[in-house]
Amino acid sequence: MAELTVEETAPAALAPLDVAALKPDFPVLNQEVHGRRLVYLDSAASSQHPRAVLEAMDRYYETTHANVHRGVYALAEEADRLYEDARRSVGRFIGAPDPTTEVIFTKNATESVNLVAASWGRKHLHEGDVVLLTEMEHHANLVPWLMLAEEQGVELRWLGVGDDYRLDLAELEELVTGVKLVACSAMSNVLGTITPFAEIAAVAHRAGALVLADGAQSVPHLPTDVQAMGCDFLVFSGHKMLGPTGIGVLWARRELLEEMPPFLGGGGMIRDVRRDGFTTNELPWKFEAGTPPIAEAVGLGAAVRYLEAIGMDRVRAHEVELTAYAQGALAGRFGEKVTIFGPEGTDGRGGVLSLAFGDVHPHDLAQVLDQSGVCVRAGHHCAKPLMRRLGVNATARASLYLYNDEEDVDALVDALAEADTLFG
Ligand code: 7TS
Repeated sequence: MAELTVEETAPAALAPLDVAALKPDFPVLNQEVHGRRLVYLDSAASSQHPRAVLEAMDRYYETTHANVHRGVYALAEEADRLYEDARRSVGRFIGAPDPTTEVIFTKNATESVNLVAASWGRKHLHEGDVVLLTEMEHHANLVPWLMLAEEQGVELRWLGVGDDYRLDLAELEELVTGVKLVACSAMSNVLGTITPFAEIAAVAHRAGALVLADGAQSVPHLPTDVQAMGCDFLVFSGHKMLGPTGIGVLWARRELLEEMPPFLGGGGMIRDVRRDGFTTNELPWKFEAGTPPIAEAVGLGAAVRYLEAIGMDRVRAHEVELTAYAQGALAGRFGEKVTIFGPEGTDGRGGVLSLAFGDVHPHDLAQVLDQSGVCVRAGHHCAKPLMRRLGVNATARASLYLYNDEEDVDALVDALAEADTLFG
């Protein structure tokens, strides 16, 4: 065997992403809007799909579609196999110890949180029990707990966000006393702040609390290992990680899922039904009532394999580099006129850039950027308590992903310069 050169032995994970080679995988990016190249900077809301995902779903519909978990004919058995293969792929992607039982397919991250709140929460949380949330949660990880607060008298506590846009961990030890669940975003969809999750989970577990990680923003952008994170529940959505809409994931430790009551009732989730009652199916099907999103699972499986082939550490490294480039470009061109709501630098932050631009209203800004083909989201980003903490009603948010490059950031900066001229 020939001796390997240094380059060949270097881990492929360290090779930079070749975005120019990867972009053609995403057909939607190859178009113009308002006569300008489409520059998609809204992946935190929903990401775009590589051909591999579109083709896997097309192939499924063209050759394999049948309902799952009931047919005994070859077509249905193949649909079953594809659906369960997707579960295994997703489980492997997040380091699940037992993917075949612990990965539950839901509609989205929102439904996954609702599942935990309605099933685990209704069983274990009673009058006066405490759930610790943070000021930077998305409504998906707030409203289900507010509902339990209303229905069952559960008390909510709040971990604050500091002036550095990071969670105020100094407060954690005190706040966590007597808490039953810490439900916390692993990455903020507004600030980009990455939560030191293992640290929070260790403090929570020492205090006897369980931990739910909202991974809607982290799982698409960071290598994920539920065991290293130390979480008990992890929720995320397929459509923010190159997969289709209509599918989300709940991962939870098997012992927890075993003793949790079902969430939705119907076909698929039962073992037996009599006039006077029912018994539940095994995991994971106990939590998958009705016909599940089969093609969407196939698409999500393909998305996960696409991301794995690239390597999540490379995705992260690319986004770190691009975020630094964007921070430099924005500050260099606009100075004090632009505020980025989020941690300085790239340590412990992802590629989410929530902006204030002079006194231009974020919605006006987003509309003007659209004229240049640049897609950003304006609004409260479903994080109203955080908006109040920041003292704003809305921000204009550009969010980066693996298919974005410096040219896209330059297009954003040029479009902002045009807005500057327009609004004076
Ligand atoms: N959690 C976080 C941190 C999110 O960013 C989102 C969606 C959700 C939960 C809910 O995900 P869903 O798929 O169930 O809707 N965030 C955003 C956003 O920032 N802009 O649009 C959706």
